[in-house]
Amino acid sequence: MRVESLNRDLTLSGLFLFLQPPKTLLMDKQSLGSTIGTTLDRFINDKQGEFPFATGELSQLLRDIALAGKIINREVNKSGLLDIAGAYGATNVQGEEQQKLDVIADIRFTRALKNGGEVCAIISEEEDDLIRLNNNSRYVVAMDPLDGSSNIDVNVSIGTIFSIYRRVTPIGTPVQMEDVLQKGDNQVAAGYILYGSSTMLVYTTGHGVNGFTFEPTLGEFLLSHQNMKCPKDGSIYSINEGSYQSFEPSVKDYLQYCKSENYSARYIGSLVADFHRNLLKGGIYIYPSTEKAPNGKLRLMYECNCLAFIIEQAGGMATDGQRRVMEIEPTELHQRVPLFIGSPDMVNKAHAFRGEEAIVQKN
Ligand code: FDP
Repeated sequence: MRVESLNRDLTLSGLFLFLQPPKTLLMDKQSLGSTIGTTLDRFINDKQGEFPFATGELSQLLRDIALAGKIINREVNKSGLLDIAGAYGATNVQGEEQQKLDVIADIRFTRALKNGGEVCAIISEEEDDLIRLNNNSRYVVAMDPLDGSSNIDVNVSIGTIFSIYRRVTPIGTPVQMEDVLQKGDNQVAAGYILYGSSTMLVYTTGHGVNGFTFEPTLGEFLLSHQNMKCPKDGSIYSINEGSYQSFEPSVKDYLQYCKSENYSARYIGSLVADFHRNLLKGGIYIYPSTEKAPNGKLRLMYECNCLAFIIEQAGGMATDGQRRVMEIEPTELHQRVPLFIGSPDMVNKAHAFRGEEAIVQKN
């Protein structure tokens, strides 16, 4: 066992200060001082220096999001006990049935961002229109407060996804659509919170990707996955094959190729969970266009762009089958796009079946 990973395990269990490690596993002073186990707050503070002229507003915003994530985590964990599982009785702008926890998560996040004061507008999956907040603030947030709704009631992993943009019009003036409809390349930060077998927050500010595991007894996110990298190639493919008949021929051909290579099919049906697994292990997630949904199902502004920023920072790729997701100019808040995301060699292979040129990895 490497000292580094031992250090991480012990730190996360909160025991390493108290346990006497066996002689063979003694840690040197350098590894004891390692950043593994650093709290999210401290990490955010330390990283603020990477941004010249940083004012601390983005750091505060990231802390607000983490706080909202802790609150949602608490609600999700109680969901079998309280009457907060099941349908809310309304549909969102996409025509999808809202779950009670979807609505609770939306309210919690919106409140945290409003109280935090760093955000001038929010795009949320659960709200038809823009939520306008403080005109004197610099940042726009696009979020899916609780992704994977169909898994809420059955105790399967779900997630929160967020993207942060800097407004382009002057601070102090009313927010305009151009502040909000920015392409993914303009993101200043993006991340997700995965409510899984443990709760994790993963984010990037364009300087690599770091993951933090929630330690419930401390109430803190602790650095557990430093400088995450997506394997260049993989052998997991994730797609809802139930819709196979309505996929375009190139996607069908790629799936046949995956089977001929004995790849593993893994599909949780919660985008964040499927993405997170493939980020760690190597793989591809595809939500292609179908007959029913010619532009795919996933939303550009608060699903695809965010995960595209993270995967590129981790050395992976995200496309709509033709171009980098983050180059797509958005035209509407709830716009959908097909998504091919994951290990670069796998995404390029899927492209080859479309007759598309390989896209050069950004990082
Ligand atoms: P859900 O509708 O349950 O919220 O973004 C929506 C999403 O889930 C993704 O999390 C998930 O990957 C996908 O839709 C599942 O869609 P299918 O049921 O069509 O596979």
